[in-house]
Amino acid sequence: AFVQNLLKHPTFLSNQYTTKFIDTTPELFEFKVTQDRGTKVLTYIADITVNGHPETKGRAALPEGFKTPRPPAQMSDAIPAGTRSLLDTKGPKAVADWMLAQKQLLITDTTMRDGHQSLLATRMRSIDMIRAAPVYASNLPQLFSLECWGGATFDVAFRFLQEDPWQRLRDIRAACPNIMTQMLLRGSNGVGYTNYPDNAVESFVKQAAETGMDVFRVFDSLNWVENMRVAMDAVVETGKICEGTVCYTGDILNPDRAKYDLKYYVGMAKELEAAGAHVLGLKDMAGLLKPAAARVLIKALKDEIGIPIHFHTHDTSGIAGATILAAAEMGVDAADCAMDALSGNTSQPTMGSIVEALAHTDRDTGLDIEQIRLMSDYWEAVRGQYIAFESGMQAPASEVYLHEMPGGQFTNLKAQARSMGLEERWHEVAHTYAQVNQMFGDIVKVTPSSKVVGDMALMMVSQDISRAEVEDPKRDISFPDSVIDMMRGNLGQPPGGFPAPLVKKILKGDKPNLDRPGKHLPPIDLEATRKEVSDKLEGREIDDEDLNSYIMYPKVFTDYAVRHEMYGPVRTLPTKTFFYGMDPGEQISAEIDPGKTLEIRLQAVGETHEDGEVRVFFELNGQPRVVRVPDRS
Ligand code: BTN
Ligand code: 3PY
Ligand code: ZN
Repeated sequence: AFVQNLLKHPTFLSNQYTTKFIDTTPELFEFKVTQDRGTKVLTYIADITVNGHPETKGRAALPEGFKTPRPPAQMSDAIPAGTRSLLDTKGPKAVADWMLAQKQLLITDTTMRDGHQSLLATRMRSIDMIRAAPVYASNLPQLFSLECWGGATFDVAFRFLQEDPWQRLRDIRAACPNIMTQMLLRGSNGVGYTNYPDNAVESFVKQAAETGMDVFRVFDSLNWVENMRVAMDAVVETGKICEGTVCYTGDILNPDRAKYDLKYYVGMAKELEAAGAHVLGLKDMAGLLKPAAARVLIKALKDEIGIPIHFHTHDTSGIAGATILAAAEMGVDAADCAMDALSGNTSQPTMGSIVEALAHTDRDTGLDIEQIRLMSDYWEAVRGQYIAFESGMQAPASEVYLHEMPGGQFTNLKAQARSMGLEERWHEVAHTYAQVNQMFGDIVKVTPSSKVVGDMALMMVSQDISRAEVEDPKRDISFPDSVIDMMRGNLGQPPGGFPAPLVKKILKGDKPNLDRPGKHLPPIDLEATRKEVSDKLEGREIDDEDLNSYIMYPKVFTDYAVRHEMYGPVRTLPTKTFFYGMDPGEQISAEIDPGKTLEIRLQAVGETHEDGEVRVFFELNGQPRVVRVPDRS
């Protein structure tokens, strides 16, 4: 490292050095004895090959001879103008006006965010997305946006995929410069599960815009507009698109669910328009909006507000495609679909089918169905790599109208129930979830409020406690922490507040905070925090992206950073290698920097030595390398 520093030094390079140069140039000694990145990556592969990946061990494996998925060919090298070009040149208001002026139904592709979040536990790796991105740019430039960031993707990237979500965004942006990127932002909860101080939310939004985000879908998990303003203002400030979002729950056509009626939704939409939203998001996270209700709702919104409407739903019940078509008939401006291979069930409706259904009508999407099919073939192969994360959901189910679980939560909660030994009692969990919702006063259920309802439901089923017992003031109940936290007001207030007797019981007489939570959270000292993270990571330089990651997820981020020191840029490995390691004789490449590729061949895996270590024999760019890893298998 010393020699490398020396050889790179400008004074050395310019030949203007004397023999004193080394003594007078302390920065030559600024290096740590660390392994090179090639060795780090080999260490990771060796470890997975010997010990397996904790997340795929014991789960379905890839079929013999599985080949790395290849995206379809680009139709041309030229990059046609798309929505991004319009946003860059004319700004967010011009994009909104353009949306209103369009006849076609505009389509957002959610494959890279909600699609895999809802079907594959958010486990899709960046490399599979980045390969597709340039093909989107050339072959599908009519798309309104690519939803590729936010929601659960942020923490899952760090936690389980050993990669930096900011880099994902930057890479997708670079590879697909003409279509707008889109993210899901949980208002004051950022991309986390709790309310953050106002300046943390502002800082996060600013950084996301800088790194490459164009459309911010901002929602609040209790539909409290008051709690969305900080995030919405921050988005408007960046010059990007603020999609102020109404979350849909209940059923506007059902008189028994009068709390969330047409008037409620139109009122909230007007509030969001007045709060500065460029676009209205209509987020049906559980897929509860039925076709007939969509006709009524979209018509009313179109009559009452002046900004374009962007509809998002889930196909859990199997009829969400019909709802999109009904919404399209009533003039909704944009809708979310997932590429066929990652659509349906708890994911979004099927893009190719919506495109076909609208072909030769007034709302023809203008998308090239052949290119959608080709792209979907790629996603089908990509999905095959994540077989270990498939939920096993076999068919759509109308039960969603009973429990109202968001698509992203449904399979998760089911897995959680299974791990608690409640697999046989799943339908009871679903019923209890619905009862908890009523007990909490009929609230919007979406991250993080949906998690609170889920925690309570699992607790009640596992301990055989009924709603009546929970509500009985004389019966002592040990409530989950998340429930106590929500009743304290730490996620904000639902319309009409939480039921007073229940709050009283849960808080044991403490007064809840009825203000916006951010009002009482002291601002974060950004520079002091930067220093704090740097100190935790042995003086590592912390850039603004790192800082914002740490603010959202302190421990998740530092754990990631420590592992990164050890394993290096494993995000560049093929997905099969990342989850299953390599077979003897197999060869792969990993581009760790633009133009710098590691050619890796696994030669052999040795016997386990008495010291408990295994020697794994590689060739790295033609040179033999031996890596030792502990045998934990
Ligand atoms: C159909 O044939 O697809 C149904 C008619 C839908 C007409 C809608 S209304 C909003 C949008 N703007 C138009 O000029 N036409 C569509
Ligand atoms: C999320 O917040 O991650 C969601 O997908 C909510 O629907
Ligand atoms: Zn969704």
